[in-house]
Amino acid sequence: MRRTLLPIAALYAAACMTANAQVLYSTGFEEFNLGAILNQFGWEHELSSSGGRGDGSIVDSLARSGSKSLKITPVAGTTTGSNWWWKFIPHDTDASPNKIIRIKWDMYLTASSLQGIYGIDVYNGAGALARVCTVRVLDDNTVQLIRFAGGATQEVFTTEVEASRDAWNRFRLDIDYTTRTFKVYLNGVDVAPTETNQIQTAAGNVFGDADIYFVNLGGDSNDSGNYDNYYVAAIRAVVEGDVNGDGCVDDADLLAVLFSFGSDDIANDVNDDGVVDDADLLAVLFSFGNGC
Ligand SMILES: [Ca+2]
Ligand SMILES: [Ca+2]
Ligand SMILES: [Ca+2]
Repeated sequence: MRRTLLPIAALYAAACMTANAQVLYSTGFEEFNLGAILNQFGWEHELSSSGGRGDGSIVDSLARSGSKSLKITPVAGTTTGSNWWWKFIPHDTDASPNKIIRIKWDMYLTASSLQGIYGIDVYNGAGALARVCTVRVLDDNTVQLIRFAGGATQEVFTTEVEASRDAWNRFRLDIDYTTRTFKVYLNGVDVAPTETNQIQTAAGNVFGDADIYFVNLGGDSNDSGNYDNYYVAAIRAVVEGDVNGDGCVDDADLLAVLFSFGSDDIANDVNDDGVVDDADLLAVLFSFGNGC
């Protein structure tokens, strides 16, 4: 066993050194202390001027991986609005060969009598603050996108796809700055396969951050949302099976999947079903050589 593992490990190390994709931010929230996420590891928040509030705290009561997650709890009695926590991670897609921003996260929303809206809200990283695009789950569980018709006019598009409550859902948002469009997948399913979702032109080419996003509907939403495995990377191209994001499906991707086999590692979960297993390995094998 040892004889076969050593060369594989050496090959893996060599492959990692040549990978060109950049992980901008990745956390399973395990390194955080329990309690408010504000001021931990540079996290900040902005509360809506209209008063909508939520509490964002690290908890150990629910997690998809490890023992901790970020829990958003509505604060009763406030009016409709939004708030978010963020880590500023600018990436200039003009200067970098990695022109696609991939955001993946796990989200668990509880069912209640009055549900809020939870998702990810993306902003630019240079010039005047501008929204790039948004993915959110509505109170009726449908997945909704905020996109920009013609690159300029903000437009809300409601998909026909629903997220399950009281269950973990794995999301993927790929923003392509070359085509200025984005695609969203829920548990591996394209939520709007026939749509062209444009990002905002005014947001420019510098990605800024992907906010954890919450809207306290009616001011007294009484559900909650947990986030785990929050992952942001700048990748070369969207190629199925290219888990390290260098645009080519090769040994490095195969080994990355093998080394995380049996785990729920979000970066190496090709089909986004929540586990790294045979299906992901086969996806890499069937795409082997693509993009190289
Ligand atoms: Ca975790
Ligand atoms: Ca690769
Ligand atoms: Ca999988």
